[in-house]
Amino acid sequence: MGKLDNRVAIVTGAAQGIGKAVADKLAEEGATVVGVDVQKGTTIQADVSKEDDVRRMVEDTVAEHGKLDVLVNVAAIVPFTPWDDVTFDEWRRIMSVNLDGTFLTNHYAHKPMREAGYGRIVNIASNVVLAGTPNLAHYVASKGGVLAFTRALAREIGKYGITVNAVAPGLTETEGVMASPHKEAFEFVQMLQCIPRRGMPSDIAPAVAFLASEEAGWVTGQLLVADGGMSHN
Ligand code: 4PL
Repeated sequence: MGKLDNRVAIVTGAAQGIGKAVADKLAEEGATVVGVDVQKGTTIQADVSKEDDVRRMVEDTVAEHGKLDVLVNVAAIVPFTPWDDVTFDEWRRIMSVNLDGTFLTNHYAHKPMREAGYGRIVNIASNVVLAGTPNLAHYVASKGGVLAFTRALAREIGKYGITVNAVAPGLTETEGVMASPHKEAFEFVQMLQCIPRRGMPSDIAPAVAFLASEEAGWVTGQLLVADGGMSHN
């Protein structure tokens, strides 16, 4: 009945926020969901910036469930740092989780997909790649990398039956955002949206579920913006 019946999905960053909402939505659509997070409490504890962790994440999933149909790459750090205060150490930390994590998860997840001749990869970007939102320069750069990488990878693995797409949420009411100065931006952002209310994790999950489904097979290399109509690409 669900659009992900009999599918096995890995969702990174599944402990909270958008990752948790995506994991719940894919499960509701019938998928067997392997939640992954650097925090404890998900199926697999792994740091997406560490190659050994990501290799083990995919190997354990295939060993347990026999295949991997879907990867949703949500794990990321969302900083709030004015440009003058961005140190090289912080730049590297954001790049290592957000962009290295995208490479590593896409790299290892695509192997069993390629063998099976079927796969759906969804990378979470952000509408900051369209707006150049301030106080996030390193994050903006990392998400720009996620988007560009998504387009490039889609070109190379379409022939194996694997689609690769990106979803761009806008400011979303997550635990991470609410614990940061970004929470002060909701009023401003709502003035720019077509739909004047706060974005919620449950607003993002259906867009991800569509791209993760079999019926989305003719859509690849795309950016699906889910931000209440704040931006257009
Ligand atoms: C519009 O992805 O898309 C703040 C923090 N404002 O992380 C984001 C907007 C943030 C965003 C984001």
